[in-house]
Amino acid sequence: MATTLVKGGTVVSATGRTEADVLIDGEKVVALISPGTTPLGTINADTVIDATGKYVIPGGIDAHTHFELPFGGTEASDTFETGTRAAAWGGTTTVVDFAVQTTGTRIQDGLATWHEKAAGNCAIDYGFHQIMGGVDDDSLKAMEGFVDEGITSYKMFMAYPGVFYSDDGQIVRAMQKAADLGLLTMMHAENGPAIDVLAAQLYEQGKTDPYYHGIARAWQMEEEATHRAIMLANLTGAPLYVVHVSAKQAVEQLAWARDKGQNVFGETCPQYLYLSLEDQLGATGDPTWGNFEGAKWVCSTPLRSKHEHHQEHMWQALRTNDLQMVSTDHCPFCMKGQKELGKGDFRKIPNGIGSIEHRMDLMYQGVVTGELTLERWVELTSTTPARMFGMYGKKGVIAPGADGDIVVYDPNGHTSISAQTHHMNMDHSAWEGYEIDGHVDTVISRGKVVIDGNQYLGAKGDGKFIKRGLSQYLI
Ligand code: DUC
Ligand code: ZN
Ligand code: ZN
Repeated sequence: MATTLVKGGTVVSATGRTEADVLIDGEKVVALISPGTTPLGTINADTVIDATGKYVIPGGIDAHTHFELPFGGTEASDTFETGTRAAAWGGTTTVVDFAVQTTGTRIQDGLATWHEKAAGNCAIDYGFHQIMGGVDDDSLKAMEGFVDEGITSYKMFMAYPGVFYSDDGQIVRAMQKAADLGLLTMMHAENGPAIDVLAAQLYEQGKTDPYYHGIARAWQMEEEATHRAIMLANLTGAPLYVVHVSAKQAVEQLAWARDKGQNVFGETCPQYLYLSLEDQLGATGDPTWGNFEGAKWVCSTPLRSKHEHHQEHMWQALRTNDLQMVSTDHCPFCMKGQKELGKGDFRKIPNGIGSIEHRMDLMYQGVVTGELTLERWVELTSTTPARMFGMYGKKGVIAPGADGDIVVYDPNGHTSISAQTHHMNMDHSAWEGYEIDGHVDTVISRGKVVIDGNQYLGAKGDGKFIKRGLSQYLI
């Protein structure tokens, strides 16, 4: 089997950093070696990667992606092929996507469809969470098979009535089952029925621009739903993971429950750390789109007002572990033919932002600006996702026995983000013009070099389905 030596770098883990060479044999890490020593005799690896002056980190894990998600009469524009390739370019070597059951369809059919979409198409390893878009006797029974399928987490929605929505009674039934089975319940926590009323009223008043998407989806609707989800989880004993947290008030709810010892966790996404209601949803700078430019950033939960200081609170929560992870909620739609479906009615704009390629870079900026330590960067983007979703040991760490998923990151490199150069299947970038202090130099996925400088060496089909175990993060 081919061997690879990543030589001369600083290996960074969630708990520290050390100068070490990393030896990969075939698909697995077999040793971390003190520089200059050859404990096993001279090491002549087939491939030697010079990581001098660079960080050597476990491959990124993006635990929240939506490839090919049907939404608002269209479909997220990245396929498993294009999305996982873009992920690799950005230093992410594992994704966990959401298999979809919409209201009125069967879970087993949704899961089978997702396996068909992904199999043979992925550049990097992938797992699935299961979206439950309808809780009934049939879907509750189907949950009993999840652990055997390697799908140990599932998502419900308190928003999107008629599509994905579950009411409180349905949520309680699913949570009871999840508590029995050891599954992690993921929650889209926004009060959808109330939001839909506000959105209709705004529309009636002629407030139809993308900006009003953010007004309709008020933070009170996120705080209220987060609290309700916490209480239903408390009632049923189900561990809870709240996705795409954007409001500081929702973070306060999570912190309150965690302080009482409840198994409650939360992620945020780069867009909630950098972007705002005013600067993005209200944008008008692109001459092609005028008042409709903000559609590029229509996602749910929405971008929040910069005047309310949510962003600062999110960074702080990442430091204090009130939030445990950063995922992207990668759900790209092109402006042409997709986002423009909502011209004249913001309710019809497909919801989603594409960031999978930029998560590691954008979070590294938090290290550059002093918001995060290097170790916390690794923890938020790789180690905790692995632990949270039952992959730790195989993923999320550089140690003997772990998969050879490794990124060589150059802190002195530079990355300019633009739709002209990104690899996601989108006709615009939510991050256009962002200049990153740092660069993903080399990416190794299960022992294979897939990114070497500016060259892509991966192939569709390299990535394999990961049967995940139960969460390793519970209190
Ligand atoms: N939010 C999004 O922005 N897109 C897809 C689904 C979701 O919950
Ligand atoms: Zn969601
Ligand atoms: Zn999502």
